[in-house]
Amino acid sequence: MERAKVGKRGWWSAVVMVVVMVMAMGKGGEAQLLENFYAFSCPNVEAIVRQVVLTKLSQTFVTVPATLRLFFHDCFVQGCDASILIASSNGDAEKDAPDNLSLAGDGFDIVIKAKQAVEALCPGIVSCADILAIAARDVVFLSGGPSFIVELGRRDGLVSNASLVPGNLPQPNFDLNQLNQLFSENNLTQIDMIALSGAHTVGFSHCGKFTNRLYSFSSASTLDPSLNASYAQQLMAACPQNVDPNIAFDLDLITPQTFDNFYYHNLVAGKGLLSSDEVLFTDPASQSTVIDFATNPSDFNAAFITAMIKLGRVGVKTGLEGEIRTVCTTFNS
Ligand code: HEM
Ligand SMILES: *[C@@H]1O[C@H](CO)[C@@H](O)[C@H](O)[C@H]1NC(C)=O
Ligand SMILES: *[C@@H]1O[C@H](CO)[C@@H](O)[C@H](O)[C@H]1NC(C)=O
Ligand SMILES: *[C@@H]1O[C@H](CO)[C@@H](O)[C@H](O)[C@H]1NC(C)=O
Ligand SMILES: CC(=O)N[C@H]1CO[C@H](CO)[C@@H](O)[C@@H]1O
Repeated sequence: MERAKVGKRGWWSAVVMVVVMVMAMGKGGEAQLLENFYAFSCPNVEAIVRQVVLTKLSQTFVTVPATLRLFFHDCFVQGCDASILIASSNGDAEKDAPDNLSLAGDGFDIVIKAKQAVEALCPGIVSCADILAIAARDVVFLSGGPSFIVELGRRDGLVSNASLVPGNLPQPNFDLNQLNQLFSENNLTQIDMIALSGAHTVGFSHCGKFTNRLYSFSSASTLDPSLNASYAQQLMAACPQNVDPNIAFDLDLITPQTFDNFYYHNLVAGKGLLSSDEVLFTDPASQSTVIDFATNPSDFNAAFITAMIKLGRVGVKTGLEGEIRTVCTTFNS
């Protein structure tokens, strides 16, 4: 009797999955993400992820920047498909690329733990890619940022390789054109790019990512002239030449643990930590957007929500593509 009941439930969830998949087919036949993708197959998934995020956040604030950056790096390399979570014994998976240096383990931990909790209730239904998207949405809201509805229905990728990372992630020395070029390859506009850079309202950067601005900027000036003078003094004190590579500095010195628009206040004051941050203000082609986001928090929040939803669509696998991983750090077979 008990076994028959379980069998019936399994059958119904399979039917529901197929119905949801058909509903998710766009006019062109390609599958799309849906806000209510798991409404029938795993209705509690968002509550489960939220609980795991809350528990982790009560232990360490690093949860917030770690999860946000993990989502960004996953999406920009082969799309939002959890390829970044794969662990390789050879050290050649996507997560092993040099650009992952500050991908704090806490982001990985959230997705792995949430997946375990979700599997216990809805085995084989929810992708790791969707759990990461939900967690990234949650950490923004739980640290003071806007709340929004996250689109779901991503499938997990079947490839993860460090060799696919170079060229796909923005570098801290990028100018506006280079930033725009890379973001537009991912269907993101300059405004999306400026809004997403607002994620640097939390977290750290290691000194090595910006000390060229202090000691070896150009032949004309060792100090980057766009740096606020008193801020430059602070940076030099925290990051002397030949500093320990583990030393890091707050990306937003004013409110480092709040998701707010102070990142843009800092840019206006010459206190953007990375060159790729400050350039958004110094380049006349993007300055007005920075001033708008610094002056009108609601404009920033709205633009950030739009851009996060678009980021979450980058290169997604849907329908029958990819797989639903059982364990986020390994492929099913
Ligand atoms: C616009 C181009 C971007 C560049 C050049 C860039 C570059 C960087 C660099 C160099 C760091 C410090 C890494 C380290 O020291 O190891 C960093 C940290 C971070 N980035 Fe970005 N990033 C960009 C966009 C984004 C976007 C779009 C997001 C998310 C939506 C994001 C989220 C973060 C977060 C949260 C941190 C702090 C990580 C931590 O403290 O663990 N970044 N970024
Ligand atoms: C990653 O890519 C490299 C170079 O293309 C290849 O030699 C290696 O086997 C790949 N690793 C995995 C785990 O696919
Ligand atoms: C540089 O920072 C100081 C100290 O926070 C501030 O008073 C000053 O207005 C800033 N300079 C500029 C040009 O914004
Ligand atoms: C960008 O959008 C086009 C049109 O919708 C789509 O075909 C393409 O796959 C998207 N690119 C990425 C990287 O998501
Ligand atoms: C979090 C994580 O996986 N970090 C790895 C990043 O890649 C380096 C090698 O380039 C590894 O040593 C880290 O463990």
